[in-house]
Formats: sequence, C-alpha cells, structure tokens
Amino acid sequence: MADTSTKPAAGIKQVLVPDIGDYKGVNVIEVMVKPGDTINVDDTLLTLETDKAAMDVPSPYAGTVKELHVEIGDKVSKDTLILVLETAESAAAEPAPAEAPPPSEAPAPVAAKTAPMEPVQAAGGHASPAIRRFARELGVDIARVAGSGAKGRVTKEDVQSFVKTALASGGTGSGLQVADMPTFDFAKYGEIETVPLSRIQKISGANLHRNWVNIPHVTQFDEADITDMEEFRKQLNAEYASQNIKVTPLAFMLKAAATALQQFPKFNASLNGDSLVLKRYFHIGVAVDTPDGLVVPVLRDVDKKGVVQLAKELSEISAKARDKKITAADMQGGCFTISSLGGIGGTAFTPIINAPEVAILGVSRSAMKPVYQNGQFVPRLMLPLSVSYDHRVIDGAQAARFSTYLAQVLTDIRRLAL
Ligand code: CAO
Repeated sequence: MADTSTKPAAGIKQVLVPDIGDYKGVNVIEVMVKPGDTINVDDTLLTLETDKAAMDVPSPYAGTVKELHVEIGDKVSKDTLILVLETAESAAAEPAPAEAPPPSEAPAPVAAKTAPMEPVQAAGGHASPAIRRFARELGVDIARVAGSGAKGRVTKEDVQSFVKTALASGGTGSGLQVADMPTFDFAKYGEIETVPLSRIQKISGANLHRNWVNIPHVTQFDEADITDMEEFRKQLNAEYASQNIKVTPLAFMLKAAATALQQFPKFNASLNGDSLVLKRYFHIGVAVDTPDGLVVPVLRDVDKKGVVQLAKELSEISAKARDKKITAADMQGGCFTISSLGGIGGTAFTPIINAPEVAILGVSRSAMKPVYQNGQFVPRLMLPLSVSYDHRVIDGAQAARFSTYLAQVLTDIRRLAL
C-alpha cells in the first residue's frame, strides 16, 4: 500500500526473481539474507543453480528485509517473490506498490547485475559465486574448505569456521608446518585407472582429516564377555522374527553406550573454548558403510528406548543411508558415535573421533576364547571394544573406567535396566 503520511517514511518493495533466461524451477542453493538484515543495492540475496551453472541474484534496492519468502531447496522462476524490503527513506520518496511491479519495472536480468554464470565445479571446493567472492576477500583458498551444505557445497559458515580454525592454530604458531604431499606419476610404472572420489568421500575425508589433526586421540582397548547377551539376543530374534525385526549386537551396544554415557557425563560432552558443554540428552551416531562412502546417521534419545526399538530404528536408518535418502538433519546432534565393524571382522581398530564429540566406540568381531574362571578355562564369547577419546577432555583413568563399565554392562545386561 502507498504511504499516505506527510513525513517521509520508508517504502515497501517486493523483490522478485529477475529475468534468468529460459530457466524455470531453478534450485535455490544459498540464501544470504534473513529478516531484519540491512542490505545495500547489489548485495547478493540468493544463489540459484541450474544443472549447468550457479548464479547470484543481487538486490535491486537498499533497505531492511521485512519478510523472506524463499528458502534453500525451493524452486523459483522469473517473478517468484524473494522478499519484502523496507527501503531507506530516500528510496521511499517514490510510491511503493503493494503488489509486484509489472514486468517493465522488474529488476534487470541477473547477468547484467552480477558475476557471470559460473560453471558448477566437479572438484572439491564447490561454492556459489557469492561464497567464492567472500572467500577471496578473506584470502581463503576455497578448494581447501570442506563443504557442509547441500551436495557438499561450501557455505558462508564453512568459510568462517575455516578462518577461525586457521587463526586458532596459525595465530599461536602451533599450526602444522608440514610439507605438501608430493604428486606422483603412477602411469610411469604400469597401467592405472583414475576414479573420482564420491561427494561423500570428499566431505568425510576432509572432516576425518580435520578431526585427526586437531584432536589428541588416545584409544583404550577392552573386551566384553557377551556370552549371555548373545543367548538373550538369539531368543529375542526368534520372538521378533515374525515382525521382521532383526536384533544385532549393535542394538545392545547402543543401549549400553547410553547407560555408560549417563554414568560418565564427560564422554557426552563437547569442548567449547575453555568450557565443557555437558549434554543431558543421549543421541548416538552410527557409522554406516554405503557404496558411496561413510555416513553417520544419529539415533535420538537412545537412553529412553528399548533394545528392540533401537534394532528397528537402526535397520531403518541404515537402509535409508544405503538408499541415499539420508538428510543433513538425520546426521546432526550426535553426542557419541559407534563404529561397528563386527559384522565384517577384525580384532581391534582405532576409530577417529567425530568432532565436536569427544569419544567414539569401535566394535570388532566377537570370538570364542578360553577365559580363566574359577580355576579353569571356559569358552566365552568375547567382544573387542576400542574407545578413542579426546585427551584434552578425558584422562586415561576415566577412559579405562568408562570402557570397563561398558564391558560390565554388556557382560551382565541386567545392568541396562538399572
Ligand atoms: N561380532 C560378531 N558378529 C557381529 C557383530 C560383532 N560385533 N556385529 C554384527 N555381527 C553380525 C550380525 O549379528 C549379523 O549376523 P547375521 O547376519 O548372522 O545375523 C552380521 O554380523 C551382519 O551385521 P550387520 O553389519 O548387517 O548389522 P549391524 O547392526 O551389526 O551393523 C551397520 C549395522 C549399519 C553399522 C553396518 O552394516 C555397517 O555399515 N558397518 C560398517 C561401519 C563402518 O564402516 N565403520 C567404520 C567407519 S571408519 O571408522
């Protein structure tokens, strides 16, 4: 509605998607503003992506964002309403229409106002033009930033956290000063095939590397006698077979881990500067091996669920992961992670902590072993446990107590009910 007061007041402008050529239903991959933000003419509002290129949509006006009408994942076309802007007083001198301006008043085509259409890159450091510009301004090599956005895209927050980490390490002179890895011409020595890393491998690789170099890891090994647990598990499987529920040892491990986390709150914590954030919820991530790489969906409130319910959720979430249907939200909010290679084999391994968590449980394959009990060797089913922990938060004695407790709970599962 036009402003009828005598004093110069701010005007209301609707900002629409400008002419983007023949494209329709284009993906919104980045939203750079939120309600309350003050923006200038030509500030980037959105980044759109077609199957061939990414492009920024600049603001045709200056002002304050009153309403935002699009979000990441929306599909937009020319004239889709992006936002409602309260323009600055000078701009408000002209009457502000309540409805969308007719096409003749619509902002100029994107290409005229913004960086040229930029091809989407197949390599690491995939980012929109606005984020590339932001990274350039900070002197950041975008290829070195791990992307957490959709399709592994680098977001503004990724660039900011990259800079924070670089400052925290380089600023104190404690950054890793190591030589770059040399490149090799393997074809000189024989036939080769080059296979690009999957998107998941690129993201998880960067995260694993970051966690490995930033966290002082120690791994505590232990064994749990799960002879009785296995007997009970087989009994459960027979009972629930008609409901198609398969209870694997991992469901018990989840429950036992939640119980141990309740007993040892530091294992359910995150470091935040000089403080420790102790979480009162018990969400546990499970590493799932998929054809495209490793993903870690999170099971919520494990402490409040029974073993059968956990087994059901575990098979649902791992099927979802393998069908590539897992979302970013499914992988967020974890307090602790379990990486089980027990279905495959091995006697022990050293899992890498899934930051910002401070500990992770690795589970290897159970095996029958002779155990000395009451003066004789008896055959018992022994499960190898490997707990990696952040030594800045947890000391060795606590880690030994945690692992021992975990093993005790698995040995005598009645303790899960305590
Ligand atoms: N010891 C012995 N047997 C075990 C076992 C263990 N610790 N854990 C599982 N098994 C058995 C199961 O009982 C099942 O046996 P049956 O088929 O005879 O019933 C079989 O191994 C296969 O189990 P599974 O792997 O299908 O199921 P799970 O619940 O144990 O694990 C999941 C689910 C998603 C975690 C697993 O499939 C997976 O992806 N594991 C790999 C995780 C990974 O890659 N970790 C490394 C990350 S890098 O640090």
